[in-house]
Amino acid sequence: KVVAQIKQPIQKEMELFEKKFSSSMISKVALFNRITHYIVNRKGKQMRPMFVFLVSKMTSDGIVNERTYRGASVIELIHTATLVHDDVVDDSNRRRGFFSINALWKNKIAVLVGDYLLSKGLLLSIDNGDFDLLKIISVAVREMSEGELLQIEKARRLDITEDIYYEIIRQKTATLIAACCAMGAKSVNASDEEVERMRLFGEHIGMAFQIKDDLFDYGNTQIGKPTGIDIKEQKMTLPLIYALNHCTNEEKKWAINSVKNHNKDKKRVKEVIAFVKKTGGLEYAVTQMKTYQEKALTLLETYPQSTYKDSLELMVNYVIDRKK
Ligand code: 2DE
Ligand code: MG
Ligand code: MG
Ligand code: MG
Ligand code: MG
Repeated sequence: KVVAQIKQPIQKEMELFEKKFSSSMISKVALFNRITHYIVNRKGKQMRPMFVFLVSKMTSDGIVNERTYRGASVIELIHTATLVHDDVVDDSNRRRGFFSINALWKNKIAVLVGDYLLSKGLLLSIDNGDFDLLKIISVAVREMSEGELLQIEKARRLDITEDIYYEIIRQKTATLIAACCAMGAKSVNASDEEVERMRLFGEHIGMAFQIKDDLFDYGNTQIGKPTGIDIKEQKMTLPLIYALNHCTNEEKKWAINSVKNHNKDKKRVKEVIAFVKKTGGLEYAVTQMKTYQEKALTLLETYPQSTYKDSLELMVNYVIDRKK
């Protein structure tokens, strides 16, 4: 499998990381431990720590150090916190095919678990007085919170332009992947210029990653993820935004009215999906996603061939080709 292939040159690091990460979540409150245990057992692909280690190694001829590990743990802690909070904000009862924390323990507890994980991440980042790490992660948290709010503000009015869409996904998703790549380089004392190049590399991948996630709402998933959820939540994503700007006035009126007043009617949501497909919204989103893919790959060009660079290239392509 391609993920195993990507992990190959950082296998040792990922194993040690998992140990450090699990122990970084321990609390004296039994309820927290029960919940974090639940989270750790349902972990995702751990793409973010993989980016930290691969970038660190590519920019330093194979070196990682304590700072790299700490950076990876901090980012994964913050990422976990954001997912727990995101499911509260989105009122979502599923995460990675399992019940979300809010579905099992209710919002009150989910909010506190997210806060707790956030504080653990911030504390860990200054464990060794690493203010670079604290800065990188604090900026990401600010951007993500702002992005989520901007998304809510725009969803209410359905007046989102393509540029605002890019701003939302840059803030809510791309900044954290950018932080991973910046931190990977920073941890091995790369120059400011190189840290910035890697930050931008991560940002491009993050943009492609979220466009892909938004395309999943229109089908094409291997595991049969539910479709039309974003439309039901009036979340305007790129395929729909494009379609609304490339159709007749009557179609536009009908589509906006359908998004506003579907009352969770499955047939109506399906009609919106069909309209987006017919108008070329999916093809357009795929084209834009590939533009970000190309931009990311271009930033790797100046590096000499290495197993780390190979893995990063595979990862960029995996973000685009993945089926879940
Ligand atoms: C996922 O978006 C984006 C998540 C960012 C969440 C950030 C929050 C603010 P989606 P999916 C809640 C920061 C909070 C902290 C640091 C505790 O489109 O489909 O909802 O995965 O993604 O639900
Ligand atoms: Mg969500
Ligand atoms: Mg959300
Ligand atoms: Mg989504
Ligand atoms: Mg997602």
